[in-house]
Amino acid sequence: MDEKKVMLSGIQPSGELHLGNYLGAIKNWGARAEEFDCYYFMADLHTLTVRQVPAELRRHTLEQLAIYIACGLDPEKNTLFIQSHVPQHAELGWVLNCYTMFGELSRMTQFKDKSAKHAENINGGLFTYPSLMAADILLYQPDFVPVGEDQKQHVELTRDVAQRFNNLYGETFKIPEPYIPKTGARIMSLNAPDSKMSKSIPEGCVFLMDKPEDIQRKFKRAITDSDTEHCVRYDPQTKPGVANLMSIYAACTGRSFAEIETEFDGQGYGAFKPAVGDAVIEMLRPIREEAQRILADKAYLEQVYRDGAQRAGYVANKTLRKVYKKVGLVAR
Ligand code: ATP
Ligand code: LTN
Repeated sequence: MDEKKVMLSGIQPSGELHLGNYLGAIKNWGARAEEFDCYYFMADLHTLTVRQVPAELRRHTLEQLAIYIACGLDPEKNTLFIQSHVPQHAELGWVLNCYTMFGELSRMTQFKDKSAKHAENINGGLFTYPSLMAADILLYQPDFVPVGEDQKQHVELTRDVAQRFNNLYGETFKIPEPYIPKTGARIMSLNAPDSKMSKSIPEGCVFLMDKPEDIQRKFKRAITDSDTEHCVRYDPQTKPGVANLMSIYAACTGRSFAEIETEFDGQGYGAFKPAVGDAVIEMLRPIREEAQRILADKAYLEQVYRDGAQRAGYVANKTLRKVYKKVGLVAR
C-alpha cells in the first residue's frame, strides 16, 4: 500500500483568527485527513517575535485549537499540537539558522513589513523567523504546505534551505510545495482594500468569533468604489473593494465571478453588501457555536494537545536525529 502524502501548516496565535486566516488557510486544510497525513499547529514560538501579553497568548493558543477542531479538523484523524510542546522545532530551527543566509532573510517581505510596524523591537527572532518556519515544515517531511499567498515566499525559502542541506549531506529532507487556494488566497481589509485583511486593522477585519450583527455592520460599511456605475463587476484594478467582496462571496458560496455578476445584475451595492454579510454569517455560525462549546471543555482540549504533541514529537525526533548525525553531532 502507498503511504499517504503529508500536509502541514501552522498559524500564529497572536490574536483572534479572522476570515482571511479561514479562507486563505484553514478552510483549505479541512476534510483532507482521508487523503493526507495532516499536521496542524499553533505557532506560539513565532508569536514571541512581537511582544505579547502572556495571559492573552495562552488564551489565543487554546482558542485557536478549539477553532481548528470546530472547522472540522478531527483530532483523531489530524495531528493538532502546540509548537512549543515539541522541542525539536527550536532545535532544528537553530541548525537551519546556520544554513540560511543573511541576504535571504533580508529579502523577506514579512520581515520588512513587521520591522516597519514594530520599529522599536526589531529583534533577532523576527529576522530569523523563516529558519524556524523551515524547521516547522521540514521536521515532518510534508508534500504540501497549505498557506495564503503571503506565506509563499517563506515556503520557497524553506525549499531552498532544504535543497542546500540535501546537496551538502545527501537526501535528508523532502522538498515541500506551497499549496495556495484559488479563491481566498488574499482577502483584503473591508475598509482598506489595498491592505490584506489583518487583525491589526480590526474594523476591516471579520473575526471568526464575531457576533452576526457585528459581521453585518462591517460588511455594510465595506468600501466599494467611487465610480458612478455602481454595478457588481469583477475588476480588481479599478474596483478593488468590489473585487474583494466578490472573492469572499465566491469563496463562501462556491459561485463563479460570472454567476455573481448575473445574480446582482441591475442591483446596486445596497443589495450586494448585505448579501455577502449574510453568506459569511451563515458560513461562520456553526464554527463559532462549536468552538464555544469546545472551549468550555478544558480537559478535552488538554487531552487533544497532549496527544498531538506526542504524535508530532515522534515524527519530529526521527528527522532531528538524522540531521544531528549528518552534521556531525555526537549521538546521546
Ligand atoms: P498578522 O495580522 O500578524 O499579519 P495574520 O492575521 O496575517 O497575522 P498569520 O498567522 O500571519 O495571520 O497567517 C496565518 C495564515 O492565514 C497564513 O497561512 C496566511 O497566509 C493566512 N492569511 C492571513 N491573512 C490572510 C488574508 N488576508 N487572506 C488570505 N490568507 C491570509
Ligand atoms: N509564518 C506563518 C505561520 C507559520 C507556518 C509555519 C505556516 C509558522 N510556521 C509552518 C506554515 C508552515 C504565518 O505567519 N502565517
